[in-house]
Amino acid sequence: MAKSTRIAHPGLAAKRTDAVRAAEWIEPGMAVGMSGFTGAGYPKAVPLALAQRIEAAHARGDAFALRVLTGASTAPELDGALARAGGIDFRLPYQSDPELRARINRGEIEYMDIHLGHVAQYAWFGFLGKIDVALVEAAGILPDGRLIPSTSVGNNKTWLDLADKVIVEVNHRQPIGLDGMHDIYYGTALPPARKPIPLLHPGDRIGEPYLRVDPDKIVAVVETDAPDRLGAFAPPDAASRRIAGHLVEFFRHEIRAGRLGGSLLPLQSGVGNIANAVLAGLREGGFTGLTAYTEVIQDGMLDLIEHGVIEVASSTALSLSPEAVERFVERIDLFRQRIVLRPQEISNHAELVRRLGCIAINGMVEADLYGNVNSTHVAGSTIINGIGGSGDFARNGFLSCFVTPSTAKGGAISALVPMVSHVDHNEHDVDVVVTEQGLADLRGLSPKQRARAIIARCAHPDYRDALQDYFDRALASGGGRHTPHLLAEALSWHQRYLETGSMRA
Ligand code: 0RQ
Repeated sequence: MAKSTRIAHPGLAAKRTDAVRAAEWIEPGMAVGMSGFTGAGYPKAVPLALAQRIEAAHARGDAFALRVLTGASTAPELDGALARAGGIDFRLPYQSDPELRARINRGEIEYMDIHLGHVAQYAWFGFLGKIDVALVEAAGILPDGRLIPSTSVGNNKTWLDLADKVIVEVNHRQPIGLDGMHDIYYGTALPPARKPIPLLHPGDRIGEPYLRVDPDKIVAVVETDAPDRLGAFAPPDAASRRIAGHLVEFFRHEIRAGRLGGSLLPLQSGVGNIANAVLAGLREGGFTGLTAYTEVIQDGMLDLIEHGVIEVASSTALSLSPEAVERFVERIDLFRQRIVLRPQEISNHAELVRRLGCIAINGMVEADLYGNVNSTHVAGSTIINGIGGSGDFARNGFLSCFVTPSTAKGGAISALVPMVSHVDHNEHDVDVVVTEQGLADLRGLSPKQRARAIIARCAHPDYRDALQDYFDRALASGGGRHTPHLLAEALSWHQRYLETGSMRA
């Protein structure tokens, strides 16, 4: 296919230019809304040219930094390059780039961690200020100027609607078979004009396949030919297989108890190696007729879709290893029947997650005795990635499960602690905690009952006695108060880790 056939709007074909020229539209201090969600569908060329433009400005002694807003995490070509150039002074939402993370944790970049389902409405409410430029990857441009979305939708609809100017990267590497996989809903409004969102099943299509954009706002179109840059997932290890096994057993138990049907309820699965492995475990669990209402489709879920275990999956992004991308492209006609990609304000919408009754399965950093969960920080202060969409699903779903190995850093850290060093999901939003040791079902339990379940079922044997000792002393000291704590000691495990590199006493 000749490159230009993907740009069917004559006026926009005339706006084709190179990445360096396109980057010149972006000025110091601007807010740029970019595409990209979990390493998929991010612009590949203009951010690199922009990083060079920023470095040149800095070399001349001129200040040049941007507010960078995305869907979620991107890739080294975007977050990495702009962070390294010192070109980001504010970033939201979810990120996972090592260079960006390091600069956030050195205090060089202000980072706002926000529920992924809230970003669009935050922008529409005006809480993020003016959006100057939208920089969005597309798989193609239609004769009327609408965009065929790429491998993620993220916040693109919002950036395209709100920005003064738009730069489109048309990526020839993205399969044109993506055309028809997306469902862009244009019925959202601001309070008090909001109406119910008419989605009753994960596979429902309630919008249109394309992103609308005013062609007059498009100032540059850049053609690229590059893959989404995603690494391979770690093969499931013994711990993650055991975590998956506990969850499968729990789901069977819930079916027997009549609380779940044989095809469960729509699954949401978070990012990371453990979440990926849990999905592989579900395949072995023998379930059929499943659905997913989630925000990211990783390899594990693609397998379930390909083998018909999951009949239909709704998401806002694909996040696939290079090997899985090949399978996806080969069988794209099948996947287009079974996958719907939506804006993240819809994939993560509280109303829909609650109505559908999602089963949320997310990774975590640590949980405390009472079921508060930290998904984001090491020792209270150092951010890893961000809350992502975990809160959208944990807070609103039918069942909120958090999974982690019981220890981290070769056993130096216990993932179960007296008090979490940072709270992302509070005790009221956490139903089930799972480690390779076992599963604690916290539903219907008081704080003290939860503590006993977590210590007995989830803690690693190396830390179980110390947790029990803490709980017993906290209980005794307060005469049985509702949520027993020894406040001066509650965070000492984290302090010990900071001072000695280990939580062990
Ligand atoms: O770091 O590789 O440097 O050793 O955290 O840990 O065990 O590989 O687990 O890949 O599943 O990620 C919570 C980070 C888990 C992820 C988190 C360190 C550990 C390692 C990764 P190293 P694992 P995973 C929807 C849902 C928030 C967002 C979310 C996450 C690294 O699941 O970002 O859920 N979740 N979104 O060593 C110190 C502990 C630790 C620890 C793990 N207790 N203390 N370090 N680590 N536990 C998707 C989106 O929102 C887009």
